[in-house]
Amino acid sequence: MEEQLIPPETLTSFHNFITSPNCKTILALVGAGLSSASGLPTFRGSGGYWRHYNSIDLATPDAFERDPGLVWQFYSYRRHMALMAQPNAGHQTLAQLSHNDKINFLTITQNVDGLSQRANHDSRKLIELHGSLFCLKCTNFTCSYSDPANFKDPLTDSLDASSLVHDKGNTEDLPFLSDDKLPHCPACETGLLRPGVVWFGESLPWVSVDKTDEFIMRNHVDLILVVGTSGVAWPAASYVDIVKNQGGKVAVFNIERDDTDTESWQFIGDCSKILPVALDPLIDQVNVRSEVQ
Ligand code: BV8
Ligand code: ZN
Repeated sequence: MEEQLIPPETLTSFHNFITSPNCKTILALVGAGLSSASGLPTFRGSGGYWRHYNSIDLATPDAFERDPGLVWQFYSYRRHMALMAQPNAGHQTLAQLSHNDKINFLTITQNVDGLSQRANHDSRKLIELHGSLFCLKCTNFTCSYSDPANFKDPLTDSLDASSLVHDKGNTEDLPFLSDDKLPHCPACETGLLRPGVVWFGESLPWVSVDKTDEFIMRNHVDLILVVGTSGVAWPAASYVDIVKNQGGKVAVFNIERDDTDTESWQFIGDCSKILPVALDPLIDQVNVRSEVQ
């Protein structure tokens, strides 16, 4: 059934390439579209708004400076939604690819929802370029406290997002939350905690950029999978051109076609349905081996 989603000539030429000796190293650049089939809103279109706030405006240090209570209600809502969501077949396909040791593979995700991890993606081959909703950091400059994996929901009584889930369209102002209602650092006890995500205007964690650059420099990337991303955020979007300039090929998985792009394989449709079909020859290898073991 899913096969019909893809023009046969596109699928055949793609399968011929990924099963050829010319395709040893694959990089996957992932965006919000991968988690859309899991029920999580994207940043574009209606998904770009939370109540009457533009998500991008809330994802800045200034917004947190101005009203940490509002920003914490935004992130508590997204933590709650992500915890209620399930990884989809798109996440699972990339996770399976990460267990195929016949290819060099790395996923760099812009998503902070933790769904790739929950799909059992090999953590050594997954880089969260923009951090995670479930990492918490102290905002006190003299304190380096951070909790890499905090799934407590709600984080404080005032941040109980379950009441927010059902009134998405509600644009009424949210209650003002004073700092004492917000999560504080258990180490210095004075610092407010913040979500461990990269906000606009903040630089990406150099460890993540280094590991990504090292992967690209160490291996000639033969193919980049551009999955469910609009390419709006930089420097994440720059990796497509970096691979192209290395002579690597591009395969785009998106519900929207880019008519200006005549070079790439374009797989148009829900990537949670198309990724399993497009990458089947490389997934099969994993299953065969795991059955053998
Ligand atoms: C920095 C974490 C510098 C927080 C995020 C160069 C040019 C222009 C601008 C800049 C530039 N360099 C820097 C900038 C500024 C800025 C930027 O990129 N601005 C943009 C918006 C214009 N970049 C930064 O600020 C970066 N930092 O540059 O620091 C610096 C250097 C030194 C010292 C100090 C500073 C930091 C960027 C990271 C920001 N944090 N997220 C949070 O999530 O709350 S970005 C966030 O937005 C996401 O992580 C993601 O990266 C981006 C959203 O993009 P997508 O994931 O692609 O989602 P989108 O909704 O846009 O698209 C979804 C796509 O999926 C669509 O194409 C849709 O068609 C498709 N789709 C939908 N459903 C499906 C589907 N496809 C397939 N199947 C489906 N079912
Ligand atoms: Zn602290």
